[in-house]
Amino acid sequence: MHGWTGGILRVDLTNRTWRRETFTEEFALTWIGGRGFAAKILYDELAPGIDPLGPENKLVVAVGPISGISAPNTGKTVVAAKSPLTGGYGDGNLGTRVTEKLRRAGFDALIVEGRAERPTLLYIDDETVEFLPADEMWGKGTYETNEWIYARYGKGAGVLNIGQAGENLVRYAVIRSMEGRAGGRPGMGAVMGSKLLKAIVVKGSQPIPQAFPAEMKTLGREDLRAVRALDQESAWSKQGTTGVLSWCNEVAALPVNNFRRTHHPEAWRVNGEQLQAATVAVYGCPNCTMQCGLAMLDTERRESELDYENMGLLGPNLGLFDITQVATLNYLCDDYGIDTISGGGVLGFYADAVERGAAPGDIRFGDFEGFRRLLTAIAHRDGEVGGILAEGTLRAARVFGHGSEEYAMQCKGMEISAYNCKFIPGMALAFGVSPIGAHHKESWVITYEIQQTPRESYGRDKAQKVIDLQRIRGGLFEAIVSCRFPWIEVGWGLEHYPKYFNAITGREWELEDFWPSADRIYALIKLFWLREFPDTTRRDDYPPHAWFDPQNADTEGPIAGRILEYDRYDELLQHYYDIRGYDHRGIPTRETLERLGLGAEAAAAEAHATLG
Ligand code: PTT
Ligand code: SF4
Repeated sequence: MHGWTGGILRVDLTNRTWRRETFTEEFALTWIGGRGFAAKILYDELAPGIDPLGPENKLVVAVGPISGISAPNTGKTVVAAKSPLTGGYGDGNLGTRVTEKLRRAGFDALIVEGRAERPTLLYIDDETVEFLPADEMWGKGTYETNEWIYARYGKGAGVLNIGQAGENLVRYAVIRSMEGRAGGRPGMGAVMGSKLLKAIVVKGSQPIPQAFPAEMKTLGREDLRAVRALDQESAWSKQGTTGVLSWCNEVAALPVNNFRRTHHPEAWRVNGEQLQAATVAVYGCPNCTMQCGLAMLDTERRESELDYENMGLLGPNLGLFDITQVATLNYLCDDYGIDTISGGGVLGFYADAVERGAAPGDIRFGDFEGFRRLLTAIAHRDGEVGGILAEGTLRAARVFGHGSEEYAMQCKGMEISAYNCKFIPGMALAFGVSPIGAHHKESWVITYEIQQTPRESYGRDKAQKVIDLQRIRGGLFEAIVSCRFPWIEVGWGLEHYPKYFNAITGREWELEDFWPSADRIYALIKLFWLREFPDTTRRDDYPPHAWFDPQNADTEGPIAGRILEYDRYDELLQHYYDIRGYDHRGIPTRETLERLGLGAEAAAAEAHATLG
């Protein structure tokens, strides 16, 4: 088989054993890689109802057929497990040298099972696997851990590690890699922590199996240059993702004070131009010629790498407009290994709840020192409030009560990314139906919606567009496992990806050939959720009440008096279900599952719930 190594490394931390397993070409072509492999493995191997923070959960690290080869932006890896934050399927995607090293060690996926007896560093070098003590690093932040690992294994090693948040089982702890990469928003860092797994270090020296290696080498070299040229023509790597902040402010889509407001006159103080002016270093993922990790100095003069999400949620969403202060909160999130989106979401929610008298405390929007202290408390689960907030917004709202769930800005338990959809129905739908809880990564429909459609429409075209983008972003890019930014940000056409796939696998696939796999992956993830939550209803695909509450409408600005409407959102949701072939609860029908080759899974699902 070309294109895949055909190997999966299964590691058992409890018994300190490991073995190499193989998969078939049929498995590879059905699930492609990355999220596809992870979803299938977790669906097949996890018993419903297990504790995501117990030894029964499994962490899957998976790459795809084009990952790690010399072609544009292929340095990404998927990390997945049952999510401690949502209780459903969870995954994330981060840039790391593990991508290439794992493949060179002969594996397309790593499955980590069980729980170590003591803090452990898992070391993989070709077909050697060692379980090494990491007690010395337990309790340390991700920067120090990374340096400690580099000092022992060299800078070229692939590293995944966690900080104090993962160790202390903060439900939205991420996994970190290299200088500034982070991934696994739904608590993948906490899953590592629950296994006492401080770090994974990977080295590998074998060639990645490719059908036409010489052709791929030439194609990859030319295309890396072409992407660099496109980048130089655009503003992309000058401001990276933060370029979008001013636009969000203009079109009333910025989260301000726990999403209460949608724009702010001082937002310019934390926008892309300010970051560009303050940039002291640029970092990025392997195999990238359009690097977007812009770092500036924080209040303590430490380098802090900012993205739009980090800036929006740790800035305006907390009533903060001093960019160096935002950089400090961001640095702490990175060092502790706290997801910046959920971290900013939780802090904003708490300040809102305190202001409304629903929660104890004296934090106020704009209180930088207060938020800094709270992040430290969350990472260590210090004190009652630190412990409650470490559980995430939805669980915290349930503890605080007093109706605070209505302004807990989350879907399926995961905090919403930095797009305030009070009056952006298609993007609200994208959050509602995202397969891992609220995340913009699946379907960033907002620019299409605001620039190319009437904003007030809830038409079928918007549901169709959400699905088209899910297929590309959540399906194609998460399965072949490559960064989607060349396509989104500098106009690198999608037609290039089948070319890489074909050069590596020896197939002759067109772009359309990926869509059945993309739909199959989404359908299987739905079945995963159904198994965990058999009483699921379409209400689980709704965004938070605050976006429908007329009292929460803006009183001035471009969307004054406008707010989402329940009935019309429900119609939009129904369009989504109809196009996807899902029933009224949002579950794929038996017919849909059979069409996608999931007949056996459909039969198994019927043990838990009736299929439409
Ligand atoms: C991603 C989510 C995002 S999405 C951001 S900023 W973004 C936040 N970044 C965090 C961070 O930084 N530190 C931290 N402690 N927590 C963070 N949480 C947030 O995590 C990331 C880039 C970005 S920057 C995006 S959109 C794209 N995401 C891709 C994706 O999902 N798939 C894919 N095939 N390509 C992508 N390319 C882009 O990668 P999650 P990274 Mg991240 C510091 O993982 O869980 O999906 O959450 O990986 O290597 O840092 O690159 O405006
Ligand atoms: Fe990583 Fe940014 Fe390059 Fe994508 S564009 S590979 S996120 S550095």
